[in-house]
Amino acid sequence: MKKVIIILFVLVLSFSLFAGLKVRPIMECVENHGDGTYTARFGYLNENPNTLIIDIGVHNMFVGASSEDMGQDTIFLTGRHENTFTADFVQGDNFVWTLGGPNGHGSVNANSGSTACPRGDDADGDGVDDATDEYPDDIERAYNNWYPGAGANDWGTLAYEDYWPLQGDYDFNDMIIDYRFNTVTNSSNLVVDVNGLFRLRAIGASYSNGFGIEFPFNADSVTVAEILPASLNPVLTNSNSNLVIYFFNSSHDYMTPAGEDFFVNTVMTETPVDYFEFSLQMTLEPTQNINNLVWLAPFNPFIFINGELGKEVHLAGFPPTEAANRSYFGTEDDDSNLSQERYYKTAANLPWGINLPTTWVYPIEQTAITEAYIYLADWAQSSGVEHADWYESNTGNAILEKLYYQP
Ligand SMILES: [Ca+2]
Ligand SMILES: [Ca+2]
Ligand SMILES: [Ca+2]
Ligand SMILES: [Ca+2]
Repeated sequence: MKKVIIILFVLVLSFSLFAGLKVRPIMECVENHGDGTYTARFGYLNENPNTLIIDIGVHNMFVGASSEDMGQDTIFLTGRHENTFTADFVQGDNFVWTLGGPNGHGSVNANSGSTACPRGDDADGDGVDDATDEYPDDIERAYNNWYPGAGANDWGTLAYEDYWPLQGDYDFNDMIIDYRFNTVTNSSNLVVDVNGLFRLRAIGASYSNGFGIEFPFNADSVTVAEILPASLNPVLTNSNSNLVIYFFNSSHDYMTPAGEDFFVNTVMTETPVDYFEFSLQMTLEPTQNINNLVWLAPFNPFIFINGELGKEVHLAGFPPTEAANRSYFGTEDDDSNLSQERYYKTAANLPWGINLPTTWVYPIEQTAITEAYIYLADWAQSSGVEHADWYESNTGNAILEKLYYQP
C-alpha cells in the first residue's frame, strides 16, 4: 500500500512540475535591408528539461507567409535558443509563427514595424563593412567613385575648338564645360548609378554648338535617366549598343552674351555671365564592372557644330559615334585615320577637344592656345610625355595676359 502511494505521489509531482511547461516561439528581431525587403530572425524557449518534437502542421505553422513551412524548427532542445532560423519578407507582409498542441504555446509575428536588429558590422548585409560602405543602409550600393575628386570644389573642364576639321583661330574656348562625376558601384564593383553635374562656363563662338556624351554602357541597361533642368530637351539614343545622350543642341540658348557679339565669358572687357548648370542622374541594371569599362568619367564627351549632328568634335583619341559624318575625317587640318583608330588629332598630334582635371583657365577670344600655353605643342608632339602640367596657369607655363580671368 505504501509503495502505491509513493508511486502516485511521484506521478502527481511529475504532472504538477511539467504541466504548463511549453515550447514558446520567439521573434528575435527584423533586419531592414533598405530596399523594401526584410529578414526576420526567430528562436525559441523550451521550458521543459527534455527535447520535444513538434512537426510542421497545425501545431507548428506560419500564417501570412508563402507556406506554413518557412524552415522553422521541429526539434526543440531544452532551454533558450536564439536565431535558429530566418524568414525573408517584404514591406506589407505580416508573418505569424504559432506553436500549439500539448507541447507548444504562443504566437509571434514579424513585419516591417517589428523590433529592428542591432546594427552589426555590415548593417545592410551587402558584404561591405559599415566602416567602408558609403551606403551602409543600402544593399544595392557600396562605393562612390568621384572624378576628378570627392570635394565639392573638385571640377574638371572640357574645352573645345569648333573650327574642326580646321584649326582655325585655335583659341579653345568655343565651348567650356566644367563637370563632376560620381560613378556609384555595388559590393561587386558593378556600376549602379552615374551622376554628373555640369556647368557651361563659356561660349567663345559665333556657332551655337551642341553637347553630348557617349557612355560605355548598354543603352538597354539604363533604368532611370533624369536630366535637369527641364529647359534642356535631351535626347537619348544609342551608338552601336552604347548609350548616347545629347544634352542640348544650341549652347546660346542657355547663356546670353553680355556684349554685342556672340561671345560669352571670353572677352575681358565684357560683363561676365553666370554659368549654366545642368545635371544627369542615371541608374543602371548592375551588370557592368567598373574595372572593365572602356572609358571612365567623363566618358566620351563631344560637341557637335552649329546644330549639325554629324559634325562631332571629340577629345583627341576618342572615337566618333555612329551619327558622325565620316567624310570630314582626314580633311583640312584633321589627321584622323579611322581604320587605325587615330581620332581628332592634327599631324602634330594637336587636339580639338581637351579634358583637364581642374577648373581650367582658358585663352581669351581669338588667341591661339599654343600662344597662351607655351608647352602645349611640346606636350602633344611628345604624346603626353613632356610637360604633363602644360595646362597649369600659375607655374610659368602660361602667358597670363592671354588668359581669361573672371574679373
Ligand atoms: Ca554594408
Ligand atoms: Ca551598402
Ligand atoms: Ca575657336
Ligand atoms: Ca573662340
